[in-house]
Amino acid sequence: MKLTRAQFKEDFLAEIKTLYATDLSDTSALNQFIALGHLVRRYDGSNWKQTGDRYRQHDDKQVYYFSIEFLPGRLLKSNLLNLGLLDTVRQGLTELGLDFAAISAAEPDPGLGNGGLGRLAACYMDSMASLGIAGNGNGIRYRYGLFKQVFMDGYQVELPDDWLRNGNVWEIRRENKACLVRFGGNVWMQPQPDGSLKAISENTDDVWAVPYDVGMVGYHNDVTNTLRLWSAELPPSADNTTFSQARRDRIDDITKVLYPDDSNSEGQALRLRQEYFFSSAGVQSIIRHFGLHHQGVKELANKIAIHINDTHPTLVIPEMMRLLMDEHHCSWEVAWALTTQVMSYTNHTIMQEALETWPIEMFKGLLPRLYQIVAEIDRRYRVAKTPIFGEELVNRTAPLGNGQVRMAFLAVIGSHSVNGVAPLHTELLKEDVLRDLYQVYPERFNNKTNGIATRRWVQLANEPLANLIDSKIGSTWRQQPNELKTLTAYQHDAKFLKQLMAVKVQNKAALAAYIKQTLGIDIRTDAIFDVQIKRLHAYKRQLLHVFEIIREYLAIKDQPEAVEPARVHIFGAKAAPSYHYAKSIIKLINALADLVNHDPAIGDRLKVAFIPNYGVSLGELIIPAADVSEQISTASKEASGTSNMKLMANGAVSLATLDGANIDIIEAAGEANEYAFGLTAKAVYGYYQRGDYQAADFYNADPELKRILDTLIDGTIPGISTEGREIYDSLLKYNDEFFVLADYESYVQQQRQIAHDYEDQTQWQGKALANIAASGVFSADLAVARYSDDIWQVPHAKLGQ
Ligand code: 26Q
Repeated sequence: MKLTRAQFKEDFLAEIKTLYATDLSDTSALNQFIALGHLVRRYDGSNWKQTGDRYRQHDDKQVYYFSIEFLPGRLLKSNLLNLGLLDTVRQGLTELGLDFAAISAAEPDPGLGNGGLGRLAACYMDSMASLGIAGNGNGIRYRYGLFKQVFMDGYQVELPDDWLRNGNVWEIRRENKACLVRFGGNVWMQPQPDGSLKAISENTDDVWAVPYDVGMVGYHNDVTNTLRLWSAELPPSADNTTFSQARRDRIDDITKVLYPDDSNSEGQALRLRQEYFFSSAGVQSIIRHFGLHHQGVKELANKIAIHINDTHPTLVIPEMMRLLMDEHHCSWEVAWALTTQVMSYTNHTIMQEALETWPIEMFKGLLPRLYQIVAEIDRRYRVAKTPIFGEELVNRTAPLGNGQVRMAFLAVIGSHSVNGVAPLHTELLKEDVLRDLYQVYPERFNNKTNGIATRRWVQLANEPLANLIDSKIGSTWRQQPNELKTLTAYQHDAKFLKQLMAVKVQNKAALAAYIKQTLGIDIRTDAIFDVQIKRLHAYKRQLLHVFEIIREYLAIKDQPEAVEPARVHIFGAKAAPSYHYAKSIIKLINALADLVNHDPAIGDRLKVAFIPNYGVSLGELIIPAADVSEQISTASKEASGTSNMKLMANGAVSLATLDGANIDIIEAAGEANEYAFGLTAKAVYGYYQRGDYQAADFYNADPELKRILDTLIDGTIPGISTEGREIYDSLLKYNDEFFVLADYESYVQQQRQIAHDYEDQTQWQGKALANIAASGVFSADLAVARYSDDIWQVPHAKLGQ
């Protein structure tokens, strides 16, 4: 939009006056942020309204992206960027004597997700708006986001994330769009005059679902879509006599906290209530909206697509069946045909223990009508498929089995499309996790490799790099990510590579300042910044990275005169509060950091910085400063990974196993520009099949490795007597579930190669450039375009090849 600086300043001062009844000099950065937020909302208001009006007038097909997590990050800067106002506002504020960086830092970062899955949903919301797709998000407005992580004595301590304390400028509470979600009670079938039966629910526990809408602003296209987050409240009819305090608390609890667990499905009734709550409210609001503009439900499948992000929203399937049959008088057959045409499902994990199931007894008690419908889906599935596939396969794949409701199976059976998030992952789904269902529905399976919001992760997070790219290839890459490819022309341009290095050093200095301020550690900006940022998980193998640090530490101690480039190992990782082993690894890293950082013999040659409370905002600071991107999961375990893509786009080289999208990154940037190592997925499966992995063999065969492992238990690292023993035992006594020892040698070899290659900065920056140039392939714009073409069947803005 068009806005002069003078106009902006006038508007801003007026806003401050209206909101705070005081002078600018008397306001805090938070006050200023809130005023600015209101202003941005006002500037965007007509776009938001007109986008909705336009979709209605054109009767555009709507996509609804259901996700139990969204990690949008701070919105001020990205909204300003997308509205084309960033420079005007920044300069205007500077002229008013204000600090734009401090104002944007005052915005709370909504932690409504755990990690990759939630951030992916947010990247896709950005791309849907930017491609002009009629895309809507549907999720939960958690009162408390993912815990805030602090370290005490090296241990993780979790504090509540009270992100709504000062309100949320971006949301609109839409009480007029609220609906009832019903739990429990009993169902009976009432005979109808026409001889049919109608399901009547009685004595239900009713919850009022109130939507809060947040605008998702598209990039330079006047489109603003909606992310709708639901909050659980008392029904307006409730009074003190009918609603006991216990019942009130039960309602409050539904949207109170995000489950801080991305490791395995927790058998918690509250989690099931959360899942049904936002699934039901979302589908009700879709059908209501649809009904306003259409006659007859037959059009439904042409007008809406519902996407199920992992299994958490799978209950949209039986919920849509319920609404179509019980409220809109559809037959089972019509309702089922519509439902399966509307639904599509993305799987994000191949870890068996992370596949959600619910005990039938719990499910039935909490959702009696939905249970009837799931049981009928199950019955019909068995009837239809047993003659073709036999009883055994059908028993293994039916929605109900072993006393459980199997959510992934229900999702596959009730959708027309099932996708994995990287080619290897999709292959493994077909061959392993969902093999039997792949036999039944081969045509449903497809791959959609993940993508990232390049505008947020490069343009906003790394402005020096974005400007440098612009100076060479112009700025159209911001909308046409494939144009980044043309940067390869500069692969041998020494002057450009020097500029690239200067950008990196500048970003490293910013991160170094933060590390100094928060951890008190001095780090050198000419050191290799070796970065691992992701949830703490055994399969992600932060432990392998730790072994490299111990190796480097011992090498300096052994040979103080040897010359190697300085290194800084940077970690960011939260552990699920109940994940004991992951927390032990955190303690180990912090204890090692203590040892290394304070050893005078080490000096500034080796540092370890475990930055607490990793999240979207810290990612924006860390990623632009990285030289090396650690992507070292056990092959076959990481579905895709997305930090690998963000780091690549910022010019880090990948030190990576052949897992998830690492494989595609290596292919895109060229093997010569990455550091691949380790067992292949096939080799890992080979070990499983033969059952002949012997971790102790690696320990016994390699004296260097043995020495490193022994430091866990011999007092070399102070303060970890319990954790050190536990980790040591996990490797030797319990045979190293994630093949850390098997991959040690090839990992270290690549680490040595990195140390060697880093010395030649021109060559090194050439590799960095190759990564940046190849990263366009992993833009979320392209990923979302593929979903739109192949799954949702909706039009989108054109993207060049
Ligand atoms: C389930 C039940 C109870 C409580 C919590 C959960 C739960 C919550 C979050 C289970 C899983 C998750 C999140 C999973 C996740 O983030 N997966 C990641 O998804 C990314 C986007 O596709 C991939 O890049 C990563 O490889 C994958 O690990």
